[in-house]
Amino acid sequence: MRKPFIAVTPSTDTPGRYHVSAPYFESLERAGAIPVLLPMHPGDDGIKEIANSFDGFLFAGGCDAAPYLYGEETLLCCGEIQPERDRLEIALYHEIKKLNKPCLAICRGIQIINVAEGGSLYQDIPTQFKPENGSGMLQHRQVFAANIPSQHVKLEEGSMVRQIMGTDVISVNSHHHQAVKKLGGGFEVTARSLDGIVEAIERKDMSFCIGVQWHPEQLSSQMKEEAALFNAFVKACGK
Ligand SMILES: [Mn+2]
Repeated sequence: MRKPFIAVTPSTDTPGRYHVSAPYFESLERAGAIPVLLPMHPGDDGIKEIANSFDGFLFAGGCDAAPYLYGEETLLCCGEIQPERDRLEIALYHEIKKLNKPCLAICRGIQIINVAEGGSLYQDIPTQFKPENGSGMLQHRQVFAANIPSQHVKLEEGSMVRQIMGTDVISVNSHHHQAVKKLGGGFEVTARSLDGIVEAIERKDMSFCIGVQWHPEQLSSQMKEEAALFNAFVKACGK
C-alpha cells in the first residue's frame, strides 16, 4: 500500500531557517507516513494545491498566535509571533476543512485552528488563568525535558481521543504558556488538565480533525497511547 504523504507546517524560530523538530517526523514515520515540510509562502493558489495534493496535515508547535487575530491587544505577557505562519496555517486549515482531509494539530497547532474558527486564547496562562475546582496552578510550561510527562488530562467520554488512546486519563507533557480560551465554532473540548485548561479539541463534522495541547511526538516512542494517536492519524490519511 502507498504510504500517505503528510504535510507538516514550518517554523522560523531561527532567523533564516525553516525547520521542524525531528520527533514530529519520527513519530509520523514510525506510524507509516512520509512527512514533508511545507514552504512558508505558497500563495493562495499554492495553498489550494497543497490541500488537494497531500493525504494529511500536521500543524506543528511553535510561537504564539498574533492576538489581533482574535480581536485582542497584545499584552505584556504575550510571546513571539510569526504573522506569515499564522496566515499560512489559517488559510490551509480552511482548505483542509472544505476537503474534509485529516488534520492533527499539536500545541501551537490546537491554538491556531481554534483561532481560525473565531476562538480566542489565554495570552499567558500564569497571568490570566484562574484554576477551577480549587486545584493549584499547574506548570504548563514544564522546566524539565519534554519527553517526561508532567500532568494528567481527562479525556471525554465519546471523544475520538479517548477512543484512540484507549483510556480516560492520560499522563502527558506540557510545553505551552498559551491555551484555548473561547472555543472556536464547530469544535468540542474533548480533554482538560486537572486545573481546567483545554488540552484537546475535535470536530465531529470532519472525519479526523484533532487538536492536542501537549506534545505526543515527544512521548510516542515510549507510550503506546501517544503512538496510537499517530497510528490513527496516519490510518485516516491512508483512506
Ligand atoms: Mn498543559
